Amino acid sequence: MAPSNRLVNVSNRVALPKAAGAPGGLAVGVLAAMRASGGMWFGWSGEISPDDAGVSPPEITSREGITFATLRIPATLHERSYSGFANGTLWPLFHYFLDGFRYDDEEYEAYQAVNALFARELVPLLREGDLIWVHDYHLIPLGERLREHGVRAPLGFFLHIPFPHYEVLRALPKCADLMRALLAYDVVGFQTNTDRQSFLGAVQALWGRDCISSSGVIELWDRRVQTGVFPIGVDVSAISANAARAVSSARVQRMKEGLLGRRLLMGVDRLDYSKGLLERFEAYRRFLEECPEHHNRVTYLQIAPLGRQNVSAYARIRDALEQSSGRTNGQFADVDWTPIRYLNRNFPHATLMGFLRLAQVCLVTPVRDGMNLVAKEFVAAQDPADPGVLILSDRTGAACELTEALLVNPYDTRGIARALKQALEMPLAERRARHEKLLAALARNDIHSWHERFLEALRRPHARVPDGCGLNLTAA
Ligand code: GDG
Repeated sequence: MAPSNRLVNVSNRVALPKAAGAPGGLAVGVLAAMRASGGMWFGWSGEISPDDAGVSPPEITSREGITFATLRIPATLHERSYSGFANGTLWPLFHYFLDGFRYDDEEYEAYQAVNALFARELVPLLREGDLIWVHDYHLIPLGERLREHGVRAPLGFFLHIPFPHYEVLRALPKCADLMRALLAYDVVGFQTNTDRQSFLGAVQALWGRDCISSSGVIELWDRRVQTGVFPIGVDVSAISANAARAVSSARVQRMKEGLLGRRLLMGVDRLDYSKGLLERFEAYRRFLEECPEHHNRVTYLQIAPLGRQNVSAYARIRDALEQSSGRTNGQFADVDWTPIRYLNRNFPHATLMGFLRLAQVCLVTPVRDGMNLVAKEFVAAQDPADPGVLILSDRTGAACELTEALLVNPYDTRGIARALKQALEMPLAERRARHEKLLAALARNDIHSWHERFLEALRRPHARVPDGCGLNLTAA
């Protein structure tokens, strides 16, 4: 990138180096991209301020060639916007959970107010030549607010989560306002072509077909918006090296010794109802019921760090998972065997990669997921000479690329149980052949190509966005 084109990433939460907090795929992806390009990362610091304290200007720190500009947000505003509209309304709606979705005018106003606050505090930090890349559902209206401040810089928006079909989206009273807000950007990017088609379908339903060109450019009012598919990837060689190194670390060795020679099944997910954990626990119980020959020969380690605990749906899923894992252990455990180890803990990323390298099977079974980086990390972390098997939900963005995984319907607990048996009994030659193809899919589209392709589109918003990662873009 030319020095004059500074990259400015904006996301709700900024992953300050070494700050504690729930991990998330967005932070992992943006941090990797920023390490390569430098620039400024602007967003919420993770801290709230008292309601009557007013808003202080962003705190600026520099690390590893990246400038971090972080804001504190007043408590009530944050609660209503983040736990309320973003995670109580948009998150369930965009993941097709219509029964867990609610709408509240006050929360929507708080969401708009946080976006206005972000715009107000960001504008003084902008320079001529900046490329501005806004991330995810918390910040849909930010582009519109920046335009109102007179910002003319190229503005891109990337949605990390699924974009729902219009028939689901229209449950939201403000859906037309949010759709209009998305048209303030020059480039709007999605994880999969299905998401992009849903977005174009919503544009068509609201404003007719004529404003959409055959290459997915929208021309409406005085706007010209390029849409594209930019599947997020991982840093394959860094993960592979970190995973191999981490295996000899004390913590990973301790975990390995605790297995007492048993084979390791693993899951790593933020504790979230979209990740299909309840169905997965149920599938594992079925597997143990149906396959007594595997008793005391496998251990299922599920790591599920907590986050969003202020949203009631998260407290409910947590209770349900504790009950379910307790029930399985109660039914099948032996004096020397705990069938499920279920941990609500956060581990350093490298340690996780070490755990994943030792796993014979990785279970990634969300009921809906924009991409799912854990699926890709598992493949990158494996030893190619003796790789494990990925069981992957067909409702993840990752399933579009990782077709050599054992693909399952996340609601089909019997199907997942069968896939577990198949994975554990799969011959080495088949595991190697599948892994080789999976690795090739990762390499075609890694974290570097994700951010380079997006920035290229942002620099030249009037050029056609090339198709990403060999996906079949004609399939809706
Ligand atoms: C959103 C979208 C999309 C997990 N536990 C720990 C930890 N992790 C890391 C994983 C992985 C990341 O967090 C989770 O990423 P995912 O993609 O699986 O899921 P979301 O958080 O829901 O991410 C998703 C993503 O954005 C990127 O666009 O793929 O669809 O929902 O990297 O390894 N990291 C550390 N400790 C943990 O305990 N350090």
